[in-house]
Amino acid sequence: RLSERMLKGLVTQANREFANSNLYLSMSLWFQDREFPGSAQWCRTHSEEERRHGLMIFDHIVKRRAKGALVQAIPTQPFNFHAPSDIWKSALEEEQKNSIAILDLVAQAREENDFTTDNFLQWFVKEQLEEESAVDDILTNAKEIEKTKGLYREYDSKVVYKEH
Ligand code: OFO
Repeated sequence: RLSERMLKGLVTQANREFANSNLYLSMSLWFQDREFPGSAQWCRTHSEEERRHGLMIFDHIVKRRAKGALVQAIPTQPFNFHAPSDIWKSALEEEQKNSIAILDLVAQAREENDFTTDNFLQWFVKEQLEEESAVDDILTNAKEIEKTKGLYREYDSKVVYKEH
């Protein structure tokens, strides 16, 4: 059985995934408004991925026969970006915070000898590594383009979401 503390941690994490899903959706709309279809599509697909992650966590909770999982209201985040690199910087920060939250949950699972949850979370550990590195690459390129006053619009077509 999941401990009360583990249940609480997983519910918080599932809701964090949903919040991130909304954040990426807002980012997608920002890119859409400025006619950057590649980046808009990347963020849209990623928004769907994050939602799927939240659902995976709820499924784990249900399989463990734990009760009391809740979908929480998601507050609107301040959204004031001026350039593509602002968006990618913020996305990277969010992914880094998310990685820390997942590693904290892994530590907690091990502390409680909950190796089932530990095993379940390992998928997320791997996923975060991929995501951080993908966003970091895009951020590096976006910054470079802005520094050299190059055309982000041309780069945009190369921002393609790769399934991993
Ligand atoms: Fe950033 O992918 Fe979910 O956990």
